[in-house]
Amino acid sequence: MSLAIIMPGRNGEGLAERLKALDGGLDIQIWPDIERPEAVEFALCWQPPQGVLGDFPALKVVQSLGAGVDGLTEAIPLGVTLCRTVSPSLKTDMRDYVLLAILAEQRQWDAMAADQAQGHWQPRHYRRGGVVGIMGLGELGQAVAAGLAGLGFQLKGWSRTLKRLPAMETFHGPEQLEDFLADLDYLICLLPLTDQTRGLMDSGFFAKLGKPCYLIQAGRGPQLVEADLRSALDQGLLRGACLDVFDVEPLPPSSPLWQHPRVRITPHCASVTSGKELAKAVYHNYLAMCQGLALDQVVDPEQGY
Ligand code: NDP
Ligand code: OXD
Repeated sequence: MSLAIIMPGRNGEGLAERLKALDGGLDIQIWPDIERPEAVEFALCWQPPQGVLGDFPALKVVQSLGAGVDGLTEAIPLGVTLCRTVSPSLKTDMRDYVLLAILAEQRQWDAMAADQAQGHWQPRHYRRGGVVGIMGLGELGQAVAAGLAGLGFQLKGWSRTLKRLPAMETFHGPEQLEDFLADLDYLICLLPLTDQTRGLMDSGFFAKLGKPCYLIQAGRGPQLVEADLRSALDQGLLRGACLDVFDVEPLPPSSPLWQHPRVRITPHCASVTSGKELAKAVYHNYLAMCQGLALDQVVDPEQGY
């Protein structure tokens, strides 16, 4: 029984060491040096090369290194269970990223940094509170909502199915999207990438915003139509945007987003699971598989998240 680590360009050896520290008896193979594919029953993956999962006839479980499983759902052989990794720090880091982005916009942090670079003393007006709408009320969306609660924001949330959450007005499904968007000061996207969310934020979507709003996009790049985002900024439908994820990553040097004065860009690092937590989560699911117990964070193949 072997555990394969398939994450091209990432530190598979480091993760293998952490797993070995948890259980010295583990049989770990690191792609591309997989000498006994027939023994692989569990695979930890991040952007695996196309077709590689078909090489393991005994494969039972695939775990995504990340919380997102886009790109993996289509690669999973029939009968194999797909899980994802949602660690405690993934949630707290996302909460902090969103709060940082909101506060930086409210307090005009970038403008003051530019003033400082010019040696210019210029006190600036700032916003307080406001209506924050969170798209995606799963592990991350709820962690963000819990972090913002009590900080003077009015919270709204949108999900696929009905959710009742404390201190939040909730909406669900396409038919309630317009009401959700009607009065937001901040819009946070923490949706998974699925057929339903691909291209969701386009010009029609931005036209539904009831007032100029600040977008924080930390879901997945293809949910946002980048050209429509630029038009929404130009038309004043959006005050600005903080973007962590993009259609193409790394964002190409030719992208006009780099130079946009009202776009803050971060390189897909809003939240990251630490190596220690990842090893713990993988080992937990590996043991569960071996013992026939329930796995953590199983993905619904019907919904794709
Ligand atoms: P979850 O699966 O826990 O939650 C997903 C949420 O999105 C659920 O509330 C779900 O609704 C909602 N949703 C799904 N499809 C739709 C739809 N069509 N319309 C409306 N709502 C929908 O995911 P997580 O919170 O763990 O993660 C969310 C995403 O964040 C990941 O998939 C990944 O893409 C991204 N991510 C980004 C990171 C970064 O660093 N930028 C780090 C980690 C994750 P319902 O509750 O009804 O099922
Ligand atoms: C994730 C991510 O899905 O890093 O965990 O985006």
